[in-house]
Amino acid sequence: MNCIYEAAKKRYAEIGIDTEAVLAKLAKAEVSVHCWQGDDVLGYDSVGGLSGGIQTTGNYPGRARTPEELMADLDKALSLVPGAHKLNLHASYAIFENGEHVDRDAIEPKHFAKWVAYAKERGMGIDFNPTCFSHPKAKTLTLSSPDEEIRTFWVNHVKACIRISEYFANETGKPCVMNIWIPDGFKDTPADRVGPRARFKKSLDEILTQPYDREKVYVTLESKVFGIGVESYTVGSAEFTLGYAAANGLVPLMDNGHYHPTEVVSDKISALLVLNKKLALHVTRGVRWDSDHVVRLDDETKEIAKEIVASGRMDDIAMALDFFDASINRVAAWVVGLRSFRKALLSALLTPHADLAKLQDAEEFTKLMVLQEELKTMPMGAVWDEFCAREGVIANEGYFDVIDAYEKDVLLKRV
Ligand code: RNT
Ligand code: ZN
Repeated sequence: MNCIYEAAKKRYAEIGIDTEAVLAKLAKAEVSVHCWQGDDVLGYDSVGGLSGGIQTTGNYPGRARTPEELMADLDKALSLVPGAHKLNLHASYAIFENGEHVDRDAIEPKHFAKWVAYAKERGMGIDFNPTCFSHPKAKTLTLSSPDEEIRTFWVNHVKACIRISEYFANETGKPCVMNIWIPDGFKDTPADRVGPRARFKKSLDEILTQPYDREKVYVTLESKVFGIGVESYTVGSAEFTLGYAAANGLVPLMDNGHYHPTEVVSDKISALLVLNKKLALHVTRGVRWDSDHVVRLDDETKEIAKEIVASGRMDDIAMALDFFDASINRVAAWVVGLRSFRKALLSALLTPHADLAKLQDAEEFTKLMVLQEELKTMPMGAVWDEFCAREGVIANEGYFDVIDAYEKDVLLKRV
């Protein structure tokens, strides 16, 4: 018996928290792991660079150059992270074999069979994303393009992705969250703001003529305020995506890097939850802009987790991570981000939300502040260590040595 954990358990019991129930819940909560941290969002279906107003920075050695390398790196990362996961894939991670190659409007389930086998062996569900960037037909606008050939190409791509998403759900037995994000926008003041949005709406309407089982595939729409090179206008703004999702029974997706810097997603979660059956999140860390830094255990990450847990609707929220740091060891980036978010969830689960809410309703704001501050130094670390031990994962900074060895043995040999 771990006496440090036993002491922490007693202390939490004093504020009405059952740490055993917390540990059980924490283990089951699924976090979707974005495959694109491992290869700088490049994918394997083309040779061009990353486009679409997003950017990785850094040139750390060891990028996964093939799907096999990516799978090996993911395995290494996941061996160091406690808790349940889903695999989050982009369409650009299609695996072509025997010299075959098809364009994005013609991809099929078979191009993802290896990923399905990978996920099934590890008991993971799969989430999916159409890739409407890093492609010759994504030079400017995609689903909002005035060029009918281009617009139709991307409509067909997203329809193909819906079919692949349903295949993922059928194969894994778990629903697939399929997120539509487009990079469309303008660097400078547009002459016509309506046209692109009207065409985006038309494209989405056409995409939704693709029949699919809404119990198996959750189509989400991600908004964005600006991107690199699209600073003045994005077609898929918050108003557009929220309105379209509400009108068409889709799920809104919020990425906390996609708002003006003083806006916080932690405050938006409750607003969307009371108005929607489901909600999806991309948890990231925007530093000054939508920079997609590795998620850390900072105040906003904790507040997002708090809102997820306090809502009592954790099961209605699809939690995915979305960052891509190429300036540090990429396996470590995954591990730090996943562990940090899981710690934020733990912190939220160790909070007596109902009691605090009662204080708010009774307008006992002084006592509320005192308790909120004292909660910050409760012995969460001991519960985290116990969680890692039960999950068979290194609890402390010792995992760095494992990553360091992997870097020397595997990553640095990729030249
Ligand atoms: C871009 C969006 C989008 C991407 C991934 C790769 O700003 O956040 O979710 O990061 O699809
Ligand atoms: Zn995102």
